[in-house]
Amino acid sequence: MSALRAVLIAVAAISMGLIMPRAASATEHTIAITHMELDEIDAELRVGDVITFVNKADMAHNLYITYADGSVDNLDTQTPGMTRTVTLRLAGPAVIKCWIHPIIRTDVEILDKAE
Ligand SMILES: [Cu+2]
Repeated sequence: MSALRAVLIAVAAISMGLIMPRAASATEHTIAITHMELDEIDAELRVGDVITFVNKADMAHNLYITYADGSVDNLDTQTPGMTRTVTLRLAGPAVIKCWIHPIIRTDVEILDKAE
């Protein structure tokens, strides 16, 4: 077997090992926004999990999540009754806030994907 062929097989094996558990381990969470408060998030959050935010308030919100490296995912404006989803993409401490209402703030800890 050539060295190149051995490397290609190793890369393929590693890729499969990394990708398959991800698909199996993602969890979906649903969090409601009521008036100016987010539901408490007591579930374990992991990279790859999907959070659906449901706006049960009678006002618009615009949530965003700031990850440990400072990068931000903006969920955009959601009017009453509207849902928005985010797929968690980085492990570590993160903060969920609302652009419109800075009083809304939830600190979460995002764990690595389950092995
Ligand atoms: Cu808001």
